[in-house]
Amino acid sequence: MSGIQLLPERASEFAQRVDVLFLFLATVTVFFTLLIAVLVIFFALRYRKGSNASRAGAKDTDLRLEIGWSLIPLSLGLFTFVWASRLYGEVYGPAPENALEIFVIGKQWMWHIQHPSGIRENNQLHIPAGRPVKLTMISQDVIHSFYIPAFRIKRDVLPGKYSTVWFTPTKPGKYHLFCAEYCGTQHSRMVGTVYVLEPAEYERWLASGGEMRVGETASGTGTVAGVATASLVQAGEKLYNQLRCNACHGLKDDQRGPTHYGLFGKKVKLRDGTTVVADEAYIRESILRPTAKVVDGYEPIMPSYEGLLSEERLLQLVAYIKSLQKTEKQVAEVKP
Ligand code: HEC
Ligand SMILES: [Cu+2]
Repeated sequence: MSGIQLLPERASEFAQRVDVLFLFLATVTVFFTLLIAVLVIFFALRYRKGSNASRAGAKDTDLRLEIGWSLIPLSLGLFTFVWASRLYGEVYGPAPENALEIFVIGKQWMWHIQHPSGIRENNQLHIPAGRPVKLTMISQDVIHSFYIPAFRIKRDVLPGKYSTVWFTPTKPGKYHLFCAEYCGTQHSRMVGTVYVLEPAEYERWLASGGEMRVGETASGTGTVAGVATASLVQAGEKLYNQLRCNACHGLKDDQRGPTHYGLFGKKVKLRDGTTVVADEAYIRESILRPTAKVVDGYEPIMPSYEGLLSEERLLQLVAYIKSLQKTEKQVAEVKP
């Protein structure tokens, strides 16, 4: 019976650490379950009605015992809490700066992936080994959950709200991707494959525009097309101009609208006196519901794009606005 696998493969930096925590919890649970069960059975047999075991010297209280059974579980509980919440905070907290950013859209019933290079994939995810990967995810309909057992990560993918998760794949190979939240009749078929490639092979895959079959070398396929699709940022720029966002948003703040240069990550002052950090969620909300958070000093004249843009297009716009860094040249250009 060598086919039974107790735990999924470990293929990310988190996997080992999650497993150690899990095994610790399992060990503690089994230990106390057995200890209590054995004592219950032992005492029930020994002091059962009619047994002639001596009951002399029975005590009502024993301070040492009471302190012991309070403090030991308390410290075990707190120890586990600190350990687990630190690990949790790392997995679901901010990704490292150098992380490769990939976007995921969940829809009934498939996973749609967008790479910054413009490559798109359905129910497949190609990533390089040894580099942190950050996923920014959103659902187009109901709640889904993005689950890669071999990486020990699972994160709900919600409609209307970006959620993120990051991990560092360590081992090249092929891994399962599941939807782990019941999302309708075809939920069980909302599955995919994660391909973790050696960095050099990943570069070849990128260069092939995602056409390369994993396992083939670039030269072996014979038909390596260039990257045909525009990058996410380029697609966003095109859309931005098509939708005439640039009619109101220019190189600098003016009366028509605030500039988007240098917006990402900035603290934005709002009309109601509060401030908000311009992250992906804020930009998305500003496009769909401009009146929800109105920038200080402006009238809420921006039209709402609610219902007009797919999540895919919103991601492109967000990626484009994110890419608008304030360079010295632009700052110099806008000087009057
Ligand atoms: C009619 C002019 C107009 C158009 C067209 C317009 N906007 Fe705006 N936009 C504004 C104004 C004015 C504000 C500031 C007031 C507010 O927050 O509603 C704003 C705010 C924003 C913000 C928040 C900016 C900040 O500095 O915090 C974002 C993001 C944004 N717009 C994106 C877009 C995108 C993307 C488009 C095109 C799809 C677009 N806008 C089209 C006028 C416009
Ligand atoms: Cu699903």
